[in-house]
Amino acid sequence: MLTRTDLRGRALSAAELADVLPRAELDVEGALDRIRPVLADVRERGAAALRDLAERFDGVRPEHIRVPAAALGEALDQLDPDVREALEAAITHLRAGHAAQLPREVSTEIVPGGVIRQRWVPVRRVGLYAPGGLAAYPSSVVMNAVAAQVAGVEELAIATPPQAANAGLPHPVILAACALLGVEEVYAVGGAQAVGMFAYGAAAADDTDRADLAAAGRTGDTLCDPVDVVTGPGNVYVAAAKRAVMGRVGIDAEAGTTEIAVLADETADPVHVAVDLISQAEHDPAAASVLITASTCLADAVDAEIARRVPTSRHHDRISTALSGPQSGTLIVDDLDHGVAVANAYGAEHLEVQTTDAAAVAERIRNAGAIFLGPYSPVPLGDYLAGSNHVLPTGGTARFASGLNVTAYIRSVQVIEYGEAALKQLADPLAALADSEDLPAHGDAVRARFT
Ligand code: HSO
Ligand code: ZN
Repeated sequence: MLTRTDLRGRALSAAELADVLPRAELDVEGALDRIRPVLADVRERGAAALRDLAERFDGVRPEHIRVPAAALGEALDQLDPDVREALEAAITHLRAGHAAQLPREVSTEIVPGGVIRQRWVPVRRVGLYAPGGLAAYPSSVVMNAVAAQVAGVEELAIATPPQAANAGLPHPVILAACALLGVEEVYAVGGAQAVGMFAYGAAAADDTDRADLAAAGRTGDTLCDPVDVVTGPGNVYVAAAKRAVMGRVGIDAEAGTTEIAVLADETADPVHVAVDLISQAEHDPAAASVLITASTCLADAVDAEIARRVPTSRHHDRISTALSGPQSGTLIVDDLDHGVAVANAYGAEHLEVQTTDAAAVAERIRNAGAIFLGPYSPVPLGDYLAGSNHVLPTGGTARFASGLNVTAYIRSVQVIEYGEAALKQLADPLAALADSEDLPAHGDAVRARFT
């Protein structure tokens, strides 16, 4: 089922590997032209534009742009109790995992009496986008929101598309997740227009908007205030909109199609390998599932297991398209060292290490969004309940990017405090540097204190 490529005796660079396993690229540039008028419209006409755009793109004209508190409460009441309990567990685990990430303030005495400090300050207000279509994942809402909440963000607003099937309200499970997270500011706004609303804010347009504002205890005519950072996954138009407003607001990395690579030796259980490869293929026909191994025996057993399982899986069409696509396959390597090199060249979003002494092997992995060790740490665990974040760099961007964590929502501020003697001691070298740049007023500013 998986196309097999024999890499034995070949050391491939990341670029060469891209020929073997092509990665889908989003045409974000191409989408920019389409979304610019949408952003301009939202900026000019606020909620009036949001209603028109919803009619055009979501097929429904929402009565409420700002979702009333009662609708959030109702969605939570109607949530399946098992799902509720599982979401609560996910939130608890994520809170613990992310609280441990918070960086500590550091203070360093550079010269006697001259101290610099690095403080960490959360951004004040964040807008989080949650898609509403096939990829309506409450788990992703939780991943983004908990990271922001633990970072100390004061205001968190969530936007998610209105649904015709839900009378213009968003996806009920997304609403329930918002309620569980304690997020009260939720908008029935989808796509690029949601990003525009977050970047520019949106004025209220009618009496419903004004009543919803009043019900939320807000005065004034601004339905949604602009935010400092926009995060969350979305389609190519959402990605393009984020790119267009970047600089005005901070954004997170662009999320591409899901990828899993499994680095396995002959000790790996072929069932574990097969079910994990299948699990991520379930997301999208363009998802990538890659097995890296020196054992053709394991590769045969994994193929057999895939062939046995896929036909009866719920999304077998999507899964077989993903597994047989050029982006997926088995790479036969010389040995484990070669496998590590190939895994590093690929830089998977998710890398499972299923080998003897997986921890030691994983230490040699430099490029991966997240690494899953051993037979009992499968990727789906990380997708939902491990406590780690499932928003991870795709498409080889793990080479330079990190998975979502609290630092997406905080900034460092340096604080400089030197005493008189400490500054005096540096006056001469400082003046020398200033003069060398022909900026003598810089040196004078220091010397003036001592003459
Ligand atoms: N594997 C996806 C996240 C996800 N899985 C959401 C299930 N729901 C990308 O890391
Ligand atoms: Zn997943």
